[in-house]
Amino acid sequence: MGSLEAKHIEELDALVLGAGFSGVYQLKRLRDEGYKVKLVEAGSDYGGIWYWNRYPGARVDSHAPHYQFSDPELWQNWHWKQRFPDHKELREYFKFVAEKWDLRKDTYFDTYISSAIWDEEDGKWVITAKDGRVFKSTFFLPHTGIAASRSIPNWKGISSFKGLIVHSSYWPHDEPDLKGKKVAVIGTGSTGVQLSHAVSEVAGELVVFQRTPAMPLRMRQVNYADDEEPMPKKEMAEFFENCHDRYWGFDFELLPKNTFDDDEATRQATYEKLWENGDFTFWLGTYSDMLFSPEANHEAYKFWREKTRARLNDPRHQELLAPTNQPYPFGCKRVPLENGYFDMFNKPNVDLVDVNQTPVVEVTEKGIRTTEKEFEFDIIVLATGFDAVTGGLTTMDIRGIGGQTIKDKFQKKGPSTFCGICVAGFPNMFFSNGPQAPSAFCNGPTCSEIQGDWIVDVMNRLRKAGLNSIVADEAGEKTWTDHVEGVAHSSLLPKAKGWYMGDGIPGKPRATQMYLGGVPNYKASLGSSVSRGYKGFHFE
Ligand code: N01
Repeated sequence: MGSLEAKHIEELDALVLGAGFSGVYQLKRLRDEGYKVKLVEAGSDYGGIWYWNRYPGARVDSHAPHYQFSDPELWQNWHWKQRFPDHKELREYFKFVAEKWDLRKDTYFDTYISSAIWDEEDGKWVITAKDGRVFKSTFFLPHTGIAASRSIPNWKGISSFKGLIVHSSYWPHDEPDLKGKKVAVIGTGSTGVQLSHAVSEVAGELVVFQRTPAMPLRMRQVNYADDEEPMPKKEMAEFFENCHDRYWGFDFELLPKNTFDDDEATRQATYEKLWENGDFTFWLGTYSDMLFSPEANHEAYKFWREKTRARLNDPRHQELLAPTNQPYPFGCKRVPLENGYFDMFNKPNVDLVDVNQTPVVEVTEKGIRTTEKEFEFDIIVLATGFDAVTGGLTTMDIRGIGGQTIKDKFQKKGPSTFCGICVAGFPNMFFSNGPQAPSAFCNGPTCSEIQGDWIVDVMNRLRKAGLNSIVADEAGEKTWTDHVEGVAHSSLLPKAKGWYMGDGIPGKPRATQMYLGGVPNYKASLGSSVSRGYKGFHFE
């Protein structure tokens, strides 16, 4: 540590990394408990993914009033304008939270943390920013979320394109004018679906490059007048309690029955009702066996396929976007919401390229060459996703006991954690909305609160007991990893290729990235380690 002594080192109790829902909540909670804590963020303002995600059409798929903190001081004074708030409204919400919770004085923006090294002698983390600033902190809380590291295709010629080429999450703050332009959108995940529809409204020509069809549900958007609310304020306290106790972190539950418990007419009527909700309930509030039984899943797919095909005029589009043969289990890739995505393919200026039939050969100065022809574009948008869930941790140089790195550890067989909140060999490091936790299987703010509260509780107990450090043991980590894999493999999840299973990133091992066992079971697991005297942890 000799070379560090010459530099100014900021001493902290806790450094929280990432100013999305988890980081913001963690800062507020720790500061209220009297800790010396700073929130550090690479972007220039609050919002996490909502700071970066400003592409046309970007909006959250969790319907209001779900996507917010449960603190009454906030929700009593906040008014949502849209049932599915767009990225601008979400950034307004973060600004409002920052002001109410007085967060700015303890936040460093434009600060990219490149390494965090556990100093075994000192029992502290030495955390270094790209600009050379150094922090020494008892706790390191990297709340980097699921989408901190972008995935860019390794295409020949990608740097030769003379127009604008941009990843969806680096959308220029100075918005490019799309009017009349020729635009390519690569990828049809939640981002590609939202983005391409919004682009199709203004661009001269749009070509969507699809590798795997998404299975989006209809979004029923509502714009609220000043005197309208998604839910009466007097019901909100109970609403948030429910969210913390339900499977997916929303206030609705799966139906308490299986698909074929109902006769055909009742089942179709149930699907229709869920469909009409225009939100996630056709996916997360449906029959309990939908993600577990192939027959039940196919029944849901058939309903979705017929609804979708009815909106497409061209039989080629019908077959590519909603194939006769189900391509993967419904709901085992993230289900997007849309409000015009399929209709846009009926417009003459929108084209669909199936990269399985005609793969991309190279990017040229003018556009994209497939095995069929060269397409010319002004703008190429890469909606190609992320090194999801683990990327935020593995792209940093994080070193624990004995110099082992998170990257090496996760590179072997995929993520291994204790309860999706910490890693054996990495003392005093906790994360939220990361690997092997419910994360994207939970509404973001809900799990930020559940995990954030648990972390504060651990820190308080250490402080009270006069202890310096806590670290998970390998046995507890293995038990949790086996459990996460066991739950996922009892479902249809592994049968789909996608980021839920770590697919699509060269060299990344295929493994279950998040805990599918539901919020109540997750909370019980966190709680039981505490009630059993922190079984699975060592203290110093
Ligand atoms: O990323 P994705 P995303 N050639 O990985 C395709 C959250 N989110 O940014 O499926 C051609 O899901 C890839 O194809 P395939 C949400 O949790 C939330 O859309 O791998 N195509 C896929 O179609 C979401 O799940 C909101 O075959 C290539 C797409 O690119 C997560 O963020 C809104 C390719 C990537 O889809 C990530 O979503 C938006 C290639 N070389 C996002 N490489 C909310 O509303 C990749 N693809 C909350």
